[in-house]
Amino acid sequence: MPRDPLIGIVGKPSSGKSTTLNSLTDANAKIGSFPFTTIEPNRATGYLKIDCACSRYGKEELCKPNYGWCENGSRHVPIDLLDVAGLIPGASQGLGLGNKFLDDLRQADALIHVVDVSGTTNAEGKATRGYDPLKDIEWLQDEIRLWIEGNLNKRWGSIVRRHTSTKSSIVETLRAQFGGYGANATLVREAIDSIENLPPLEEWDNEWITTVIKAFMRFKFPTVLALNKIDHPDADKNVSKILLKYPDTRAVLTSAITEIFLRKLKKQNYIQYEEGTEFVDTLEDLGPDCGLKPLDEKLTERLEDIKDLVLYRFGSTGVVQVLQEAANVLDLVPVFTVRNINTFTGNSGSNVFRDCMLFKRGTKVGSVARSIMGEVTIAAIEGVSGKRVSPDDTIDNNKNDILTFKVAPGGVSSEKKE
Ligand SMILES: Nc1nc2c(ncn2[C@@H]2O[C@H](COP(=O)(O)OP(=O)(O)O)[C@@H](O)[C@H]2O)c(=O)[nH]1
Ligand SMILES: [Mg+2]
Repeated sequence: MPRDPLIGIVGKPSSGKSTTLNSLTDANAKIGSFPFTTIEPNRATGYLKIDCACSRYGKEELCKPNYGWCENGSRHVPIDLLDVAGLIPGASQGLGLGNKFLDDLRQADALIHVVDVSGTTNAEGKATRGYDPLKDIEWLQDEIRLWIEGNLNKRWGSIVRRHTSTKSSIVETLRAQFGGYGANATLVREAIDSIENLPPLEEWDNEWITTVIKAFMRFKFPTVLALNKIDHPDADKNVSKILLKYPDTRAVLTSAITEIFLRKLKKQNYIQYEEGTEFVDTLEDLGPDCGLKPLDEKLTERLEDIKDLVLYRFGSTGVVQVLQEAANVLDLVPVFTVRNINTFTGNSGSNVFRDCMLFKRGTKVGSVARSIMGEVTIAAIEGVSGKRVSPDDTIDNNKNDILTFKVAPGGVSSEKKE
């Protein structure tokens, strides 16, 4: 994953993709927008909630991120999101915006599948009652698989001939085929290694091809389910059905619309609310000096409903957790780079931990340095207390995750990335 991680939000029409995306993006985004290399209409910056390094050193008061924000040691780090619309049954055959959708998907490193568990929308997203959302989980995976399978089957004859004549390994041949999906050799190898008793490629029948593609999908598109609309009365029974059928799946219960509402009330200064928690405070809770505006009867009632139906029952609206789960699936670790390793400050001022980026756990320190500093010659890498860190050392949570890079004299290059 040399570029920034990208999380695709998928699901049938009206499942709540845009609502989920909006609930994760708008927030306090006014504090530092995130620079994109390319801006596309369906892309947005979400904010991943992590434990900030500032709280390890009691420096919460001085923490002022360049991008995102930090509140009492909870930091919200920018992460790219992609709204992948237009997937309906038959998309792999080109129905709906099928092919456009599937092409968008190639760039994603993980998926959040938004499932409408209220059962009030059918497979095409049209209003109904009592629809079984289990079906959505199945057909969506099937459409992605059929799309990849279709692309592969079209060329299978020539793929096998070439594989045999060039005496390639399975990984080499599949790497060439799956490269278009942004898969590298390591990912292809991991997928292949996860299959037991795989025969030589020239012996694969349709069943083996399906098995291989399913394995590839598990690694290329690891998926978190957002079981959305839990505020709806029919949601409970559908949620249990899904969890019973897929006990090993990563699923988070969400009410995206509730998160939107709470963030709006917060922005309008009606409530105090920490995103991702169950804590909502009003003027009535905090007293006349808190600076909040009074709620009218209607808003008070709506807020009480939200507490009863969502916050107290499920512990939160779930959207913050869904993004955290997607980051877990990708094994992302926040790395804090500072200018001064003793004070954790940047170039000037007393603010600490201004820069934080997400990298895959186990990434080498040297590779973190290169992706942040560009092609400059780095003389030394230091961690906390100025301890030297080897470029071959790896990063993890709380390990080599606070770093400073000492550039060799005269080693400053114009390619240095800020
Ligand atoms: N009850 C409820 N409705 C929701 C929730 N999230 C989205 N919706 C509604 O579902 C409809 C479709 O949402 P939208 O985000 O446009 O779906 P998309 O087509 O997947 O992007 C809208 O009317 C939303 O207000 C939720 O958490 N609870
Ligand atoms: Mg939408």
